[in-house]
Amino acid sequence: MITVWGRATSSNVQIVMWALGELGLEANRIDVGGAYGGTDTAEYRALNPNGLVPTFRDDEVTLWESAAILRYLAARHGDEAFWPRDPVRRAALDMWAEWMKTTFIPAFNYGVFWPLVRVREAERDPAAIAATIEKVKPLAAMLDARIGEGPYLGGEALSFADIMVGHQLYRYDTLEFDKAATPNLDAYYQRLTARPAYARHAMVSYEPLRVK
Ligand SMILES: N[C@@H](CCC(=O)N[C@@H](CS)C(=O)NCC(=O)O)C(=O)O
Repeated sequence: MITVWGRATSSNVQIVMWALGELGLEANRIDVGGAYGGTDTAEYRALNPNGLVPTFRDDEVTLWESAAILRYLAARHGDEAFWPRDPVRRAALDMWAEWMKTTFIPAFNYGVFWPLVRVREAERDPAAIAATIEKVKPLAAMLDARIGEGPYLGGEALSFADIMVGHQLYRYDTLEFDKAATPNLDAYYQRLTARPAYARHAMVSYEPLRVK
């Protein structure tokens, strides 16, 4: 049995849980992190010395880093569409997965979502938030152009790259701020919302994270 340690409200846990759902794999998820605590114990640190979530165990392998876990699951359990064996096809998708993790997410999640949801209004820096919102707009436009008519990044079927690219679109769509016009990205998000595993694991309310 696969075990995942991490609260359902963590976007990095959502990457892993959504991937498991798409791959039809059962997992036991244990609530740790955030208000649940449990990441400072010696037992947890032995599994994940970062004291962060997610942590993942599948028989003989214990892993942390959501992107590494996603690639492990895809390589081990994904079909040719989900994880192309051809390095050229796979790298063309992986490039966007990596871009999401290292470019879009730092700008949107840490530069917009975090200050608007996880920082008290009185403590926010409106000028810094406004500047970051302007940086997110061309990134969203890039993604919109890449997605085109889709339906998914690799064509007709969902791949590991869609998990990385799509997992924060619930936050992106539902958070109110000034966004670029992105009809392709909006349609892509709507397609994702129709997937049961996305609805269950990625469309998780972030109200428990909101600092008032
Ligand atoms: N690079 C790591 C980042 C892990 C991370 O920052 N996790 C956050 C939640 S998204 C965390 O553990 N926060 C502290 C907590 O939940 O207690 C990954 O992708 O797995």
